[in-house]
Amino acid sequence: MKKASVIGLAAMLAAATGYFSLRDSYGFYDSSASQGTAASSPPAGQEFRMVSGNFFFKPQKMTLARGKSVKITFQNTGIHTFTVDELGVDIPLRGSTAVAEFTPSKAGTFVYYCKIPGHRERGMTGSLSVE
Ligand SMILES: [Cu+2]
Repeated sequence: MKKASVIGLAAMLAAATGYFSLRDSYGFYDSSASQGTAASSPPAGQEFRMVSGNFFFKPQKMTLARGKSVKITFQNTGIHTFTVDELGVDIPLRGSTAVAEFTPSKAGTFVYYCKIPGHRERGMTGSLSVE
């Protein structure tokens, strides 16, 4: 028991030493670290891509985990919204790229839609499951 924890500590120290020597041998450590942060969102996060246009969302079905932050990047054409009433999500989609970030607060099956008049009726809607 005691021996195991000493070995564990030694392994941790070795890892930490390796970490710091790597850091010292690369003068650009700090800039690469910030790039790493930008490229990978929080470990718990969920990232998706969607296409929004006149008059559709692709995909039309999505499953998310409750309580985990979500980032959806839209490849967008036209002026739209990504709206989920039950989750309090109402994000404008403008320009060729738009990003929606939110955390689904409750489980269930919800509708996402575009609230620009007439768009939902013409097909800008989909089904979102939160589990
Ligand atoms: Cu729309």
